[in-house]
Amino acid sequence: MKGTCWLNIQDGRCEVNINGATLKSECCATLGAAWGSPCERCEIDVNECEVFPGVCPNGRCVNSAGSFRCECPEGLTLDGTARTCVGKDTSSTRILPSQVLPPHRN
Ligand SMILES: [Ca+2]
Repeated sequence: MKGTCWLNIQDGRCEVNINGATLKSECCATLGAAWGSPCERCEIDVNECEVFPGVCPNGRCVNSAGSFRCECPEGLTLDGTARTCVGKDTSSTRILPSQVLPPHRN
């Protein structure tokens, strides 16, 4: 379905439509801030988990609107990048069996 593509949203209203009907996906991926009549705000989300299958090494990727996050299985925790699951800091404690890292994979 094609509809109006809007350049701006001002005070919750869509302003300045671009000549010609476009698909929502085309409008929102390019110039549009909103699309359709009545207009709906463009919410562009990329499913990073599908685009980057290896984005969360050792963890599970969870897509969210405009972002994504990595969740770690029991016994692992996110490192400073918030992307990679690693064993909890064991430098000052004894390593328990449940905290041993799985074999490293690349
Ligand atoms: Ca996303």
